[in-house]
Amino acid sequence: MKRKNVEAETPIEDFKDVKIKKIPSVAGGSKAVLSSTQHAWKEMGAGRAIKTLMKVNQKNGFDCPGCAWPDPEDKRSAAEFCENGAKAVAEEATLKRVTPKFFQKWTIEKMSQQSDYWLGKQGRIIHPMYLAAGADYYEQISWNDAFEKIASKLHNLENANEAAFYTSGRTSNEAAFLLQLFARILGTNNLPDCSNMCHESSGMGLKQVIGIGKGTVTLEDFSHADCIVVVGQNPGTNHPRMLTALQKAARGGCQIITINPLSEVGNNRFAHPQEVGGLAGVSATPLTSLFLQVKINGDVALFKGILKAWFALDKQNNNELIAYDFIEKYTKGFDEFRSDIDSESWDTIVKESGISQEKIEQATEIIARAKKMICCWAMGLTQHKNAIANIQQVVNLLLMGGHFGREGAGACPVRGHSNVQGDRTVGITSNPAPKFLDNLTKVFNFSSPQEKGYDTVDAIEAMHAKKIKLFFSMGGNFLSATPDTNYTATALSNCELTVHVSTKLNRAHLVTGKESIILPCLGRTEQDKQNDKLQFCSVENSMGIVHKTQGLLTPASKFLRSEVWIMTSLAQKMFPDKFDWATMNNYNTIRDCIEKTIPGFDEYNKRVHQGFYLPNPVRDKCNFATTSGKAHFTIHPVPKSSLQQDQFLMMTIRSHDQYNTTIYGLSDRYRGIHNVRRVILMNKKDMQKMDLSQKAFVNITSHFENEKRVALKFMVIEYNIPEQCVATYFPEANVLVPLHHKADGSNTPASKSIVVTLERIE
Ligand SMILES: Nc1nc2c(c(=O)[nH]1)N[C@H]1C(S)=C(S)[C@@H](COP(=O)(O)OP(=O)(O)OC[C@H]3O[C@@H](n4cnc5c(=O)[nH]c(N)nc54)[C@H](O)[C@@H]3O)O[C@H]1N2
Ligand SMILES: Nc1nc2c(c(=O)[nH]1)N[C@H]1C(S)=C(S)[C@@H](COP(=O)(O)OP(=O)(O)OC[C@H]3O[C@@H](n4cnc5c(=O)[nH]c(N)nc54)[C@H](O)[C@@H]3O)O[C@H]1N2
Ligand SMILES: [Mo]
Repeated sequence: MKRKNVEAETPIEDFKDVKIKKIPSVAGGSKAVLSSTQHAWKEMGAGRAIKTLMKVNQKNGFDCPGCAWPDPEDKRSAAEFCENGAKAVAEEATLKRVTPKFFQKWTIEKMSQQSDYWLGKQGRIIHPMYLAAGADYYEQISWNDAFEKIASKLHNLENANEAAFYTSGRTSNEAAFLLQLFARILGTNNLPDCSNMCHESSGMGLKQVIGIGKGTVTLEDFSHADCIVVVGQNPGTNHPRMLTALQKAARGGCQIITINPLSEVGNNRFAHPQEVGGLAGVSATPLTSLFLQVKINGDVALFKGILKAWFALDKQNNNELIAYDFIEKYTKGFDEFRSDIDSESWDTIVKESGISQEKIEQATEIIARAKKMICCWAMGLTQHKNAIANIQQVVNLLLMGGHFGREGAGACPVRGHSNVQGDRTVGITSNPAPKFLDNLTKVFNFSSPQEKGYDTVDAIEAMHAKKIKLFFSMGGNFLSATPDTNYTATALSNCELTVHVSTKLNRAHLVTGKESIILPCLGRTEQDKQNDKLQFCSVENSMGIVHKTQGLLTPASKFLRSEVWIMTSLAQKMFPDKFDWATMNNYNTIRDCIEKTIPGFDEYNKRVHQGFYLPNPVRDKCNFATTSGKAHFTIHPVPKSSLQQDQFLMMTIRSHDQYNTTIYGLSDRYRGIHNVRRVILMNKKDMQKMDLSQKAFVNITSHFENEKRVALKFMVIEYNIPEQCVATYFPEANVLVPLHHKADGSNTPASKSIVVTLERIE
């Protein structure tokens, strides 16, 4: 049962001092420096800020807790971080503290009435805390008592599948490996993770057609490409260091095509803050050479249009523009694919994509003539019902030009959380490969559970149905990041015990199971000492490089423990005879175990210091480990929009001042929106049709099958967005995302295609 009066949603804002300013024409520049410096100094103090930021992404430093974009292998600058990386560091290395006294002062109910922004701004949690059944306040608990409580609940489960273990992608390889091992020794594959809501569609989509669920490019490839397609991605905000790679490419003559319903500033022009001219904003580099303002979820139609135009262009050019030799040697399904593209009508393509045939042909001129093409994408492609089709269309495009297994070309799903890719590599998945389970069984001498576990959406359903009694979360914010906030709130409340290993306070600590425990852990920026010996961890970036990460700061409190220590201590309580867990507090031991279990980690402890690439047969050898041993062309129908006249398709996106559910500030500088988050971006014509003026208020209702969900009071902002498309920020809009509206095949919530209607309010 949900605790009475505990709010699952952030309160509605007061809409004071809302300012809509001109959208800046350039990303980066001095404003970016100013913004990062302000955040860092405010949270950390000047000296500590400088000392800390100089260690971000350095070989002897720590991996930025921001995004998963890789670091340059050779020349790293002294300041290898971006504005939003600095904010992520400041958020963690803040000097503010959430003490046991704080919890004595604030009831759960009172905390829940504060905003998500406020919760995060209270500082680092510094002591293990326990919320008893029916209690209003968290109370201090010792580490040992916390483990006793968790262990006793686990022992009392009727079967291991009544527990679920969630991972957010900031967790290191070492901690993630231990978490999945713990779950599997217990006897369950219930390992939902943030990736289920993120790039799961990319992993599944790619695996089916090219045999590996990861990208096939290196950072160096960006300097060799002559065409880069950036689709469904806002790197200016979410992967700012990618702009450096795009800038270098553009300066070298590479053409960049951007496909997005919004003209995002970061995709357009970039001034590198570390270049003299860039800092002054005078030497901004134009990035996008062609912008295709696609309708939300119009990408399959658009790709089919490009492919259709490509076949036509090839014919006019003596069959010289399609990589027939490559297709013959390495692929399967080309003829059927070709006839499907032939039979697609331009009317459908233009109608569903929202792009004219001329514009599509313009893009095709660039794409078909490219010798080396990279396609990059993120959540704009993965969070739709037809997400796997989106990703496989990207692959079709790459296969047509033979853009695999060669320098300067390939697929580049740009990962979100800084170690989300590594977590998956070391076994965080509800659907593990039999070979992996076999290896685990051999190395640790137990029998792994074989049946598939719950992913994120399934776990929410299972909790709702009271099939899960204990929910354990290694980082993240399961309440606010997941779809259908109110349904998920009930789901979490139906658990007997919810446990969160966390650095900062969030709403998932307030909407809890009957009992709740918070285990506060060290962050990336902090020194991790075990038995007086300094340890380090490792992570894998978006391009498959595994490398070391070691914090430098004195921990925020002496009561904090590492994620690894937390897992080994819990394992010691639960399974003392299975392994000599104490030996794992030398993290080399864990890496040795990973090396024995997972291919590609040879000499892990030796090579981790410099960093090493995991094997990637597609990139390295043009070897496609699919069912047929070839890359597959695939056929996908154009999804037909069935919006009624008064309906809109809504995407839920990130502002420039947030990291997922962590709200750094209330503004979205690159979109000109200041001091407000509860906004809905709308096309001018749609506003006129509904007689809505700038800053008018609306309630939003989402429609799915026969269900309706309502979110109250959003401010309308006129924006350059295609008609019948609207945008809101997550997590505020997650109440509108239906749990069962998800991607076919990958189960990823379709949080970028929500059908909504608007109702004007005064
Ligand atoms: N500062 C910061 N950095 C982050 C994060 C953060 O919150 N803050 N989050 C991290 C995580 S976990 C992730 S996964 C990534 C997310 O990185 P992104 O995927 O860039 O993040 P979103 O804001 O979800 O933006 C999606 C983009 O896709 C576009 N889009 C939406 N729907 C469609 C569509 O149907 N078609 C096309 N072509 N485009 C569409 C939107 O207009 C927007 O520009 O960033 C990571 N890095
Ligand atoms: N509507 C909508 N929903 C979305 C998305 C969307 O685009 N639209 N995007 C989805 C995506 S791509 C993702 S990845 C998910 C994100 O889902 P999550 O990963 O679950 O959410 P985060 O907001 O990144 O988690 C933030 C919390 O992590 C904890 N934390 C931070 N650092 C550490 C650490 O080092 N260790 C530990 N143990 N804890 C730490 C802090 O307590 C913080 O409050 O959200 C998804 N939800
Ligand atoms: Mo993500």
